[in-house]
Amino acid sequence: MKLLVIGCGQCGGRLADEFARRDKRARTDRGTEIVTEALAINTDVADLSGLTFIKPDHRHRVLIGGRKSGGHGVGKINELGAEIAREEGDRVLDGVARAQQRSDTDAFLMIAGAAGGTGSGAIDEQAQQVKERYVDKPVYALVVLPFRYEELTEDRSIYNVGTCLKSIYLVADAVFLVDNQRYVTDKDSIRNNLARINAHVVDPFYNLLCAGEETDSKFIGSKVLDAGDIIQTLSGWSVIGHGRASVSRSKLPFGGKLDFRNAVAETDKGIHAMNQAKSALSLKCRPDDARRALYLLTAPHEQMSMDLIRDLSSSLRSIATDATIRSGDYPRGKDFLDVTLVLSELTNSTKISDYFSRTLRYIYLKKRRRGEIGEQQVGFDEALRDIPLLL
Ligand SMILES: Nc1nc2c(ncn2[C@@H]2O[C@H](COP(=O)(O)OP(=O)(O)OP(=O)(O)O)[C@@H](O)[C@H]2O)c(=O)[nH]1
Ligand SMILES: [Mg+2]
Repeated sequence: MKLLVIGCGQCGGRLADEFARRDKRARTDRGTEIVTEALAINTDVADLSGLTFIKPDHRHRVLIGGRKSGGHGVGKINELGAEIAREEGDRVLDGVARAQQRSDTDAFLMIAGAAGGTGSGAIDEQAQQVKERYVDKPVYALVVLPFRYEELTEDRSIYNVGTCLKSIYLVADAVFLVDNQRYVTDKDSIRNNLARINAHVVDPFYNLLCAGEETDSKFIGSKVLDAGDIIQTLSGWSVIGHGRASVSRSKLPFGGKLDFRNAVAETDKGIHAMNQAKSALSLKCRPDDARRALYLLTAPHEQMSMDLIRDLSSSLRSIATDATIRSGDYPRGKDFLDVTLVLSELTNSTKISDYFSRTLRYIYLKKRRRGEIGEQQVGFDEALRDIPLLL
């Protein structure tokens, strides 16, 4: 599957840069193209200059809102980010149109951090513009949720997340949720490790996007997972993760394939990788809340067996009880067995509901401080429509 990636704001731009890096790797290592073009838009010159893999010209790194922001960002005011994108989104669409002339994309992927200003506002507006222009192509979003320390210290972050999530959900065909806090390990300092986190966030997409783009029959699975399967799976709130197990080559005749003990070890390793993928999902959620799911098994050709595929399917079926499950195999790699897992059309998420109720509380308290509402109006948590749209 080929994506046209548009990163909005600092977080979005850096993640789009990471997608561009993976595309370079896919082209050199595998001879496949997975990103037709990567663009970054920002109100901050310094952020755009800090990127590495996105081409440096003004059509790929688009500075917007120069007049309103002086080139220094919008300081967390996401309404301003949305307003600027509304006024100057045409420049981004020009870049998209040029890219589309060169190579046709299967879908768009818009990326931003929900808690900031520029990306949080611009992603919604820009996604809407792309959707209106390219009606027959899916527009997906990847939205990054803030670290816990940001939520605790910056009230405005919650409001930005609430308004961004509500708006992007209405516009995009599916929204991948990525919780920054899931990638924090105790010994790491957060700031120094954004690059490591970004690599982890993009990792699971690599095999998923490459699998359907292979042209060499050696690397084409018996059940190819292509853009069509991915598009059929993605809808509404979605999460992604991957897990792996190492497979050492056996010294026995025929690679030990005929030894019954190896058949057991093989499925054990598959289940281990599937469990790891489940626990590494980009946002903690309950798999039985998913209405659609997909997994891809990537492993050396000789490690794939019908038993393994059957066991993986039943393992996923046992937890995603209400989901339509799609799957595929991808004979690639040497020493590892990888499972990529996507859960989509999630009908429930405590994390999302929590953002919405905290956003309503933020709005309520702000109005109270301004004297716009009295003591008696405490019932803020029932009406999602009270959260403003950024569109
Ligand atoms: N995973 C990840 N998160 C990031 C990165 N950079 C920023 N964030 C998160 O994104 C949120 C802030 O959004 P930014 O992208 O910095 O903000 P912006 O869109 O540039 O908006 P302004 O700077 O306010 O104009 C916070 O929750 C950060 O933790 C990054 O490179 N990777
Ligand atoms: Mg910024």
